Amino acid sequence: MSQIATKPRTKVRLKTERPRLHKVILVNDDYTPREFVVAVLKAEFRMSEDHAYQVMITAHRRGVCVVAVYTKDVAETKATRATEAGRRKGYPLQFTTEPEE
Ligand code: TYC
Repeated sequence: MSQIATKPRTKVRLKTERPRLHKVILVNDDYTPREFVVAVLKAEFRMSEDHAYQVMITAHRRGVCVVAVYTKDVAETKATRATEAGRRKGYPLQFTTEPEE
């Protein structure tokens, strides 16, 4: 029986990639009142009044604004809940998600 020990010369590095984070994006529309957008941002994303106002006004001026980044599940759940809060009041308010680069 051969007793030659063979030792691998290359080390296998187990690479664990971090899960990609997903952005929640606030989309502007012409109908949802500004104060309502601010209230939803505060309630669903735990933002201060000032931060919520800045995010709302950025979406208002530029069309969209990144609200926050989360793991995929959390981003999708928050975007859905925030969009539904608008729908319950009859507003077309929209929150979408997309993976971060
Ligand atoms: N554009 C809306 C208005 O003038 C306010 C608004 C801001 C709505 C941001 C949606 O994502 C939004 N009443």
